[in-house]
Amino acid sequence: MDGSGEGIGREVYHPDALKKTKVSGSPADQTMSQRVSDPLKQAASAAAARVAVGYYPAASLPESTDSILAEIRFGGSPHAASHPASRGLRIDVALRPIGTASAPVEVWQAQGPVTLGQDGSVRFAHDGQHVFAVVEADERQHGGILGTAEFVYCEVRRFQQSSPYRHILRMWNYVDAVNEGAGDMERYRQFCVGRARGLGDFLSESYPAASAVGRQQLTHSLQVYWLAGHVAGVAVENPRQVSAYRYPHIYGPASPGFSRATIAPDDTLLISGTASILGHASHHIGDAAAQLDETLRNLEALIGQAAKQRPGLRSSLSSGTRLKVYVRDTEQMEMIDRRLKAHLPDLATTYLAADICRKELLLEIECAQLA
Ligand code: 3EB
Repeated sequence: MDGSGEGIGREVYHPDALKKTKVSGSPADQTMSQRVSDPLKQAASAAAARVAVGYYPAASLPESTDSILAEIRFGGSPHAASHPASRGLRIDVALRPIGTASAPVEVWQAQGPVTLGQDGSVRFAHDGQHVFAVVEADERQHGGILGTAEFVYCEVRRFQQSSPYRHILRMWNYVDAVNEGAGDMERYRQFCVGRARGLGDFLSESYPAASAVGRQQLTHSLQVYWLAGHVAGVAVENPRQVSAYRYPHIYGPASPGFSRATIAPDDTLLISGTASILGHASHHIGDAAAQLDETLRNLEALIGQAAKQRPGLRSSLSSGTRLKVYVRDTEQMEMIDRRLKAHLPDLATTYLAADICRKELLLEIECAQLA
């Protein structure tokens, strides 16, 4: 576990931004027009907007971090009471951390004054460079997972189509009982159908990186959040894998709309949930160690591909890469940790108990590789 917060306290490319930081108190105050006019003025800088994500122990976010775009907590660890006026969007993900009592808090540092808002079902925070936004919808109000996914993704599209932060860089999806249901009625596949209906052809020219993960407890909520910016990222596909948006229909009626990774404009590499899939097929069924090794080969190939597309990027996993490992069976966490450390000793890793969107997959890894 890592609590150094590296990546947060480092030099910010616009040093004045931190001094000017202000978070408005009442989310409901923000109208669409305010949302659209301010950030455009703030975004005049020609420098690539910096993506700064770091991890902190849940109990002690550092005093110096007075400018937060979004703060993501796992497993119900309480929000810190200190600095209530300096926090951006707060998101609670109901995934249990493994190996520690509480998972570190994921902090996306703001690059300018933060404004909170709400627009329909979308709660958001923006800082002149990026918007972080979330929709949480109750499945009981939208006729199950398909209808809820369609509703949520309609909201994503509606919000993004009028947002000055036009380009989605990364999305996360958290779904109840993701493997329940047989064949094409499996809830993950139904989620994919609803997502595709909600999006229509929005995003289809270039999909963002994403994760779609199952919670191991019932919340009745479909939770979707995302990071978007003024400038498009570059999508990266994995040479060892069929693009997910081209998966054949044996994996469901609607193929999942995501890219394997996004190179953000500042060269941060945002890697999608990656599993033991070769071509389009799951490999090493029933063998978590072998699935981990295949997943690592997939990650290395993807990072290598990104470095080809953007010379100057690191071409392999490194200590600057932050991993989130979703583990189906918590007893396998220690084995996974040993093997990951053998691959690279000082990887910063968070383990979360989760279901993976194909029944036979035992783990999935996502990461952010800071520029
Ligand atoms: C895979 O490679 C594993 O549906 O948005 C990973 C990341 C996966 C994102 C999604 C699904 C999604 O197909 C599953």
